[in-house]
Amino acid sequence: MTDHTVRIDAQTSPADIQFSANFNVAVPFIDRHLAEGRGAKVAFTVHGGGACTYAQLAENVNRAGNALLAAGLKPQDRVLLVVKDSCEFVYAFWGAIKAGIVPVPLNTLLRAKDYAFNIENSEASGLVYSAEFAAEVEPALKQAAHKPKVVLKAAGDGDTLAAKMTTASATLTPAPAKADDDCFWLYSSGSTGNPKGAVHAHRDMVVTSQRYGVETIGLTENDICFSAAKLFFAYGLGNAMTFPLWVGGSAVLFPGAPNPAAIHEVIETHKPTAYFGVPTLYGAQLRAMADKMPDLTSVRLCVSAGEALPPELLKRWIERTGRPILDGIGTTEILHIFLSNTDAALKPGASGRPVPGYEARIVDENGKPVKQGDSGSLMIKGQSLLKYYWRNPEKTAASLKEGWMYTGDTYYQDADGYYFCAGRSDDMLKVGGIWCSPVEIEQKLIEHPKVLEAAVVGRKDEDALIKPEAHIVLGDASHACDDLKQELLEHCKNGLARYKYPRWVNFVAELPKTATGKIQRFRLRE
Ligand code: 3UK
Repeated sequence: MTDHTVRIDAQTSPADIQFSANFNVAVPFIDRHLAEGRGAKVAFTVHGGGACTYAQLAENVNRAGNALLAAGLKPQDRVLLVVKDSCEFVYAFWGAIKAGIVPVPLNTLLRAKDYAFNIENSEASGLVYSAEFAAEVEPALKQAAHKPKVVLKAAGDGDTLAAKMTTASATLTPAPAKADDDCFWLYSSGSTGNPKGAVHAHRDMVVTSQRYGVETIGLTENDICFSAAKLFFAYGLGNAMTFPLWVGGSAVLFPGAPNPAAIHEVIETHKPTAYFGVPTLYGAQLRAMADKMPDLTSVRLCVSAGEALPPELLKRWIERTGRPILDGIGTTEILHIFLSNTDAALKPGASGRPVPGYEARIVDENGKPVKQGDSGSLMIKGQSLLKYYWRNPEKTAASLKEGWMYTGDTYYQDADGYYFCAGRSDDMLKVGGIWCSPVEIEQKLIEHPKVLEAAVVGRKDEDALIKPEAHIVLGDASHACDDLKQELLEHCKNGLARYKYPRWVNFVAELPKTATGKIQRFRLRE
């Protein structure tokens, strides 16, 4: 096979997409479009201003790669990206990959202490950030014991990556790579410990784009994708960047906060054909529609992931808009959706059936498949699984077994082959599609001088979606009042990423504990 090419042969095993021996994934995702005559086509439109064509994209990817190399980064070095959804994100991400540097997009909603952890844990040589996040990133750089040698703002005044790109060469030879070489990382949250770097290979974005983007939801070059989930999430990275780039379509990027009014404005302005949301947002959109119905007629495809889509929400959405939402489950480790509903095969409340190229298995505690209908641990096999967790061989060994990945989710399968989510095997909560660790929220609450003990569990809101609820024992029970509840909420919002605050606070006399004093969170769940 010619260098940097892919062979997809639907006639052979669906699990096998073939890659040329030399394979840098930036070539088929970026450069291929010039060879296919797509240079003048718009690849990305940014809501609020800005766009880039495929020709500008290819040139700026080369300039970004050259600028990162000239600044002192070398192939295999990591570069952290704390960058808003924008063309700069795409240039930096692909420029790094084409140059052989490993980009690590980080959640832009995090706090200085979180970034300090990422900087130290990754030992990244580079960090690129949008000026909007300076207030959390700059203190993190001061705190962290490890100092990246190249630190650049993405754009704006001064010596930014954008400024360096203007003087960098517009041509770049792709760094030699193999399909299973390390390509990029995404951090995945841990229930009690710190986030873990999930290392993905060059092949993985091809696999998810082809298997889910093309073969499951039928994206083509005529599609315009819009994702409420940002590019730094595995979900958003696929929805708004790799899928449209794979099919030669386009995407709308929205750097702002995804509330219903903003989402509806973006849809009405840019008329996307495919919309990717999360259940909490679909619920909020339905409430906003009661006041003002937006024009959503451009959208032929609505997708939901991040947490299970409650059947009632799906029903209300169909009643309101006349279109279904396709729920599918994905993970950061598997990079995108591997079980999905489709237009032709949809069951409310189910996560659907395996995406082509993936196999699913539900096993008991001994790793043996359970009887159909019984609940067990969901395991997945496919070509886009992470290679390993960075510097975490124990977690890698516990999660990956002979090519199968433990998702940490409890599932059962019905007689028609549909998979249903029945909870997690740990205490982690999905809040608005984003991981929240109850332990992290509890630790923040206990830092407050009036709090003696805290336990955080998930509770269903009015849309049947999980949100954090805190049960708190005060040092002095007579301090319990609504003002203190408010104070504790502010304490959490100021110290944690904002989406992690408890939506309900209950003052209690004591917490249920085991004989050894461990809090029994399950006894606090409804
Ligand atoms: C849960 C779901 C029920 C489940 C994601 C790429 O969410 C994504 O990745 P994360 O690593 O979280 C993974 C975990 O989230 N989950 C996700 N989707 C569903 N549970 N129904 C669903 N539809 O616990 C899983 O283990 O943040 C990554 C692409 C899509 C994604 N949703």
